[in-house]
Amino acid sequence: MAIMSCFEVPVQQPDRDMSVQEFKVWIKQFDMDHDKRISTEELTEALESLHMWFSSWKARRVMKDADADHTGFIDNKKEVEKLVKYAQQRLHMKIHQKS
Ligand SMILES: [Ca+2]
Repeated sequence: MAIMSCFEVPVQQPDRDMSVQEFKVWIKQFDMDHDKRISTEELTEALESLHMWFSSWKARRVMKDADADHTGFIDNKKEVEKLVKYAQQRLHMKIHQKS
């Protein structure tokens, strides 16, 4: 807590089904430096918050899959969509499509 005292927005735990929109809001909370893109470190934090094992290894796998233009960040709409798909299919997160 003390380390990130400048960032005291309570992190919402997705302990239930989420819509894609809710997932996007949730993942945005981990954009610690507010540069509007998700780095591997920030993704690791997100997975850790879900108590996932091997979160940094998983984060690198996710990044490899979702970072389509190889910038090292999830930084555009298409990549976020890929992240959603990966989370659903490989991380077994319950994210449902809702228009
Ligand atoms: Ca990218």
